[in-house]
Amino acid sequence: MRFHVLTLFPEMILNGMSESIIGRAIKNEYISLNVVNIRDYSDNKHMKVDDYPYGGGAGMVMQAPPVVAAYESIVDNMNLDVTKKKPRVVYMTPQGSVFNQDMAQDFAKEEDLIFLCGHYEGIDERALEMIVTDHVSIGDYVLTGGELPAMVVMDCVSRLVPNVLNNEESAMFESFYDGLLEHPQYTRPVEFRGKRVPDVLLSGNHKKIEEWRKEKSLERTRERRPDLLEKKEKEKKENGNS
Ligand code: 6GU
Repeated sequence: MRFHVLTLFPEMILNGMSESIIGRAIKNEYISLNVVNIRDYSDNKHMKVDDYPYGGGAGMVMQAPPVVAAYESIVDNMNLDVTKKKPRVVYMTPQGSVFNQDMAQDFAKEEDLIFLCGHYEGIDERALEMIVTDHVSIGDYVLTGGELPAMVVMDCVSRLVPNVLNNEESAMFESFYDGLLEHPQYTRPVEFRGKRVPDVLLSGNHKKIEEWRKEKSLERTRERRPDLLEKKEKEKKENGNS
């Protein structure tokens, strides 16, 4: 997987992607990260990339020319086979479709993904019309820019790329009960400030432990995310195996 990011804040992306599992995946070349500073493609001597909105109103709008020029620099460097389709360009915006695991799986099939991060009051619509293939939000709240959202999507897609997770990390995620929240976890010490680890986990009875974990998963999902249980029920009915 090759990620490309168009942004006015390249350090934010480089710093955010340099640690832990994602940092290791880049070092081991299971994914790559190409960050392009849109400001480098400004066409004026002050390196300005935004201007007042036509029609008036608050805030500034990112101009089309540097955004499209920065995008073209990426595509030119990709030496795309003429027979191949253009790369997906994902614009991170609160006006997009809300990101979920199914979208992550779809993105993970791509060889290249280009993320466009906006700031200010947005980007000139003409640039968006020319280059964007997907509009994606990470939830119903407003952030100051698209960099954190792009990192959320890249993190989620990266863990679906072969070899990014090691065996232990993969097993950890695969063992979750499908569509339910995970059961609680405990480690040493067996007693902390008067609170003990549940006896069943110390029993060595693997069947009992599995039953306990399944029960806790269901209980936790019912309490915190009843919508997930309803979704599962609905899917079951639709597949005719209720
Ligand atoms: Cl993708 N961008 C911004 N600025 N705010 C958001 C968002 C994106 N997703 C949720 N809030």
